[in-house]
Amino acid sequence: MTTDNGSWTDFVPTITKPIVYTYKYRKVIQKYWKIMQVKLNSGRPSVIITGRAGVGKSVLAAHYHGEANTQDWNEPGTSTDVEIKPITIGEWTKIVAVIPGQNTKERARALDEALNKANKLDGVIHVVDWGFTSIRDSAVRKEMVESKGLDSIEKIRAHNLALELKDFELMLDKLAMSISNNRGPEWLVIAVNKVDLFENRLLTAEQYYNPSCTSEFTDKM
Ligand SMILES: Nc1nc2c(ncn2[C@@H]2O[C@H](COP(=O)(O)OP(=O)(O)O)[C@@H](O)[C@H]2O)c(=O)[nH]1
Ligand SMILES: [Mg+2]
Repeated sequence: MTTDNGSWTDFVPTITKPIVYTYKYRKVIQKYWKIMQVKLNSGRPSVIITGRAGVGKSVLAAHYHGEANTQDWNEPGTSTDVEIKPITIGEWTKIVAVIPGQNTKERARALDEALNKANKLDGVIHVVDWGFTSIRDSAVRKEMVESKGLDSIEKIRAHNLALELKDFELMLDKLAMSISNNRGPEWLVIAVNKVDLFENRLLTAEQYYNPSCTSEFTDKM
């Protein structure tokens, strides 16, 4: 309800104005409330980001958290700890935990906590990169060339894709268990990352990951 000379709030008695403002700014308030909860360490993640080490989970989360746009942002190192961030995409704000990709105790514990112990999960964002996983460690890179004969990009990609598939299978097992215990998640998103590296083959990548197509990956789903 508006008039020609002012907004509806101008006609509301002063005492009710904070309520009107609370309603008007409810999205903003929700966002800062979530940020405060994370700061106080009481915010429980309702979404987790999973996927192998090096697929780009931290960069993705930082982007949606808004960190990557600030000047003092550095590219994250390979993480072994769980990163917890409030993430806003459009009007959607959730507390998201990035589960480290390495097969470590921290990873097993974080997954178990999220899937079997903490409050019911809303969703899982599983990040994949169609084999374009970057290998940071030069010793590992050297070892791959010398003992596994992975001396071309295509061979490394095929190797990465096989590992990604195996990792996805393990993840699906854990999700199935959690769902059978009535704990969720309610949805699973496959986030195909690094598309800048295969822009000219996007349709082929989509055939591999899109649940309506047939591939080794979608078979598992
Ligand atoms: N080309 C390209 N590289 C990316 C993209 N996202 C992440 N990376 C790179 O992939 C590497 C691993 O990213 P990171 O977020 O640390 O992976 P995490 O181990 O899954 O958390 C880093 O060197 C990133 O710069 C992307 O969309 N395109
Ligand atoms: Mg990371």
